[in-house]
Amino acid sequence: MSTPLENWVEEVAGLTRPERIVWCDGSSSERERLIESMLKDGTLIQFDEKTYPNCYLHRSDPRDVARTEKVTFICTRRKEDAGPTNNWMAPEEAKNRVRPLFQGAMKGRTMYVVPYIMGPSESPFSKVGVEVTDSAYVAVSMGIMTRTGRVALDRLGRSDDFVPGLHSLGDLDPEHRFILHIPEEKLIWSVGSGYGGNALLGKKCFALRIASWMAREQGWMAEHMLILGLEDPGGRVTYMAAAFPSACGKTNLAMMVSALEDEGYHVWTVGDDIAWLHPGPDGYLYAVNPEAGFFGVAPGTNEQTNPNVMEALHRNTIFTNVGFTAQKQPWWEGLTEQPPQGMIDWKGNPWSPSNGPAAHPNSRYTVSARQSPSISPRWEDPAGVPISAFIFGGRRAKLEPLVYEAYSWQHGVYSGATLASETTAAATGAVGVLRRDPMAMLPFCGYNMGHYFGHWLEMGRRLTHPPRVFHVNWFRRDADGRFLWPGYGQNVRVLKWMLDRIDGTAEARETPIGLVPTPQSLTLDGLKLSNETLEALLRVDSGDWSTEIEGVKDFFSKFGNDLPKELHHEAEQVIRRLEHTAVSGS
Ligand code: GTP
Ligand code: SPV
Ligand code: MN
Repeated sequence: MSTPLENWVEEVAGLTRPERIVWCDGSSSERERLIESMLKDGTLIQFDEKTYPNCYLHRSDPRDVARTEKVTFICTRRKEDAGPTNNWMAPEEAKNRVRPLFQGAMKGRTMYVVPYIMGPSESPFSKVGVEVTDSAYVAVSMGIMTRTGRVALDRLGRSDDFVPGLHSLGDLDPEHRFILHIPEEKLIWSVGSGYGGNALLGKKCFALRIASWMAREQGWMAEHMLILGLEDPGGRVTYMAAAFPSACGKTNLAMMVSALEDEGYHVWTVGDDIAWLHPGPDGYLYAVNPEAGFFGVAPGTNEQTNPNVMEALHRNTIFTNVGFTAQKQPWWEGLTEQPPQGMIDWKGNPWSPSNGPAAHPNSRYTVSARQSPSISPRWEDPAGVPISAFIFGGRRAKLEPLVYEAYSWQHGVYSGATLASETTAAATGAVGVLRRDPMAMLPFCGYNMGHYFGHWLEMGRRLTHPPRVFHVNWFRRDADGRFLWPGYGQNVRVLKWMLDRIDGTAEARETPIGLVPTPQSLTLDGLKLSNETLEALLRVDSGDWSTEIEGVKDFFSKFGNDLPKELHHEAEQVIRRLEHTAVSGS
């Protein structure tokens, strides 16, 4: 008798009509064959074999360079279950609308069946997905980003407990693009895009949208968070997880080379984008990284900002939409100060400064996590790592101080729910526009976000040791538009303050929005930061915050009765503290 997986594969083959079906086993010989075929048909271009062994360039369709949130849908039977922040279609309506785009879509092409595990192979928290795709680039990328092939089939056995994901490039016309999630069936359909989060279905589609739905049902959390371990001079490692919106610094924080290395503070990487978190028997929250690789933003990455990733990128890496130098090496804005001569840009044209950036602003590298020198010895720990702090942050040119600590778990949930950030190139649409992005999950929450906030509050009640909650902003600017804070490896100074708060040794000042470091409580030796800059970084302006609260209330009103009353209460507390400050003048 055939297995549920075989039945599903047969069904989708009947719909898409591929010429041949290849079951991917995840072996290196298979990877080599796929790469060979992509080099032949131009899907990949090889970089210099000496300096970048086994590294390739992929140029995606110029209309297909980022996640497209407008055509991403949560398809629940009841519209209320998708909530006010998601695009919604009813499951049957969605399938009827999108099925024609899959009909015969793989004629004359190969259909790859990619079984994969999200999470460490031996972890009870891990889950199996299977992606069927007509893109060899997707199949190979999945092999870097997840644990694919035999290991996943062995885990699945004859069970039907897997998340099926059907993917076809279709005609790549954005008008014919849909990314559908049917959480009640744990089903994903994606057509019309070969790009990252649209097409590597294990990542945002499964590990966040579908998984967040499962997590609420099952009492855990699926979050858009990096996971890092901060080692102190005594060798003790404290784990923290941070949610920043897309292209706001997760990978860089997770992989940083600490500026306090000489003082004995070292940062270990557990994950750079997604965390699955489960309450442990000791009342702590334990995190695993469901992924096995990094799909990271290339621009801005260099030897100074992220030496760990630079080291990782020199072998076995796929680069998407970067420049190609005359020396057959990858290049992107910010890699070197001067762009090299004779470069081909991300669209395949000879580059000159007048025709835009050489690399697309959302160009990416795909590399195995184990290649990073910073990878934590516990990154595949089946039990996960205990999380002592949650950190929220976004890009805010003004308003948000460098760091503050929430007064309580409930206040922390409020600070996450009100997270806002200036938009980036990681999704199509305008860049630099302020938008609310609660917990950095706005594009990734697979259900009603009001209920999601409720789930956060509920999780806190279940934990005897909930993580302390912090909020950071690396992106505050001066009057001339320059960043006030040096960022990158210097961010460890802020992590150290958090650690000292957890240990009860760092001072903080009470402000209307939370606990802000006193200037002396930050370790700033060796950093040339003027008193004025430090003051500007830590400033909490009551007037600006009163305006901000209006925006928060407006945002909250979207959710009607689905917004937990605790969050209204927290907003009122902030207002009360702001009024008190205005009266006392402190
Ligand atoms: P996604 O993969 O889209 O989820 O992004 P991410 O959150 O992992 O962001 P990433 O670390 O890739 O950083 C995005 C951009 O912000 C890159 O161009 C970085 O160079 C830049 N960046 C990261 N950290 C800092 C920082 O501390 N300060 C400044 N100024 N820029 C930063
Ligand atoms: C993000 O946009 O948050 C990413 C890139 O990490 S993607 O995989 O395209 O979602
Ligand atoms: Mn991301």
